[in-house]
Amino acid sequence: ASTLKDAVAQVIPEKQEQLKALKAKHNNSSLGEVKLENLLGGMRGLKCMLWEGSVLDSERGIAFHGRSIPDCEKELPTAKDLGLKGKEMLPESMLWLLLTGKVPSVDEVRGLSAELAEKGKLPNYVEKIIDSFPKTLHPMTQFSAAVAALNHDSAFSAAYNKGIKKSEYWSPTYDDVITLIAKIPAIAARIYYNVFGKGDGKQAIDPSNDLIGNYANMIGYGDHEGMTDYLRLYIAIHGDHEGGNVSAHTLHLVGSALSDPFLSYSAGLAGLAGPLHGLANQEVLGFCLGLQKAVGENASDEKVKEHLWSTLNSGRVVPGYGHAVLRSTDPRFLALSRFCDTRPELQKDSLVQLVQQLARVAPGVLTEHGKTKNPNPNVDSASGCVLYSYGMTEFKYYTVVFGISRALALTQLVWDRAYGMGIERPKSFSVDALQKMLK
Ligand code: NMX
Ligand code: MLT
Repeated sequence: ASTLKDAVAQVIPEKQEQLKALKAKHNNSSLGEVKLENLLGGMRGLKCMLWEGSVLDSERGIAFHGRSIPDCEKELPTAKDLGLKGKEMLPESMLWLLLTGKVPSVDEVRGLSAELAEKGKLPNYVEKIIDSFPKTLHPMTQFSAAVAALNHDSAFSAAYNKGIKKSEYWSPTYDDVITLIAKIPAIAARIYYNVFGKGDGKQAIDPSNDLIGNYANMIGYGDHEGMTDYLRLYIAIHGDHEGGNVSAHTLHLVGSALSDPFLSYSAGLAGLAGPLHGLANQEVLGFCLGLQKAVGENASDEKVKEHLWSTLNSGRVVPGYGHAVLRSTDPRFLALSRFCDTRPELQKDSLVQLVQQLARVAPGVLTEHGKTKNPNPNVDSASGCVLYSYGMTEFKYYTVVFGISRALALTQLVWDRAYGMGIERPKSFSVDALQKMLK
């Protein structure tokens, strides 16, 4: 077994050569034209980002180095493989796959979990910063601010200030990414404790436990096998969703200025905190509870449809439905649904049943409404409801859980540095300038 850093160092030269050859041959080749509709429509469809870990197909959904979620569920080392309670794949396994394109061995994942546990404690000054936040400050704001403060000890910034060579940038970037991923559970758990009084507020990190096993312990779910395993699955599959989504794109953009991984990820979290992006999982919960309040539990399909129409007619979106790229049901939604199907306690939960009922009923209503290009459920339509059913009822916290996962997208920052990618700086135009260009 090797360490993850060794494995990354091994694949970098080969990939650098591949990119060099591509550049030499095709630097002037076109990847498509830019239309006004791309410029005005949130750059939808523009092929203008390099992203190693995953590709999103509009029909098949996400693939991580060519592997679908079911492939990953079969191939990636699980909690059980490490001798832990639970059977879901571990986010550490996904981290390894994203960075190297290879499936790790059980021992390699065990070593990575141990390394993360060893680096998991927070410096005292960060604890103090978190403890000084008012309880009323949204947990995502706290999260973003706390991770930014970790840049106090950034290995990349220190190396850069000492004049490290460009070809070596990837190495301290990698170190920061691992440090950051290791410390995220303690940050998220401390916010949970301070705002909601749950968990014990301590950072008792067990070196023989996995990253999420330790996180579950810190937030008071250490003995809840269902919740711990759900969090592993959730965090493994929400991590990377190619480059163009708001949070991943933001962290890549900020990182292109050679800001360190802590600042880059902090900025990505600020984007994740928007209701059209990660905050949708909080919104879905509010929507489902509102629906239950309005029409009662176990309401008929007709009643649910009426509620959906009243939401749409009042000009609001149905949270958890639609997607900027996907044109079919999100395979992450399907993976979380499969998880629910294997758990009798979730099958009889009225909220989980409502999520399933909405997935049957809402696509028809949204299709008839005729606006969204994708009337099917995205991952957010299910993710928060399972947390709620397992007793995590503080839905203002849900996007933090998504945020823990999105740290896996930081793997691209290592590749950005290994490839020597330049500062991002697209060209912009005023309406007058466009008018002149297009007349
Ligand atoms: N409910 C009602 N209307 C919708 C919905 C929806 N769920 N989804 C899209 N539309 C509307 C959209 O507002 C737009 O209307 P208008 O022309 O008046 O501006 C129209 O349909 C066309 O939008 P699309 O091209 O289908 O979607 P777009 O790429 O612009 O946006 C989302 C994608 C995800 C922002 C959008 O589908 C949405 O707002 N969904 C609800 C919020 C949500 O679930 N977000 C989570 C996304 C996933 N994530 O994990 O981050
Ligand atoms: C994500 O996981 O980032 C969302 O599905 C949004 C996206 O991919 O645009």
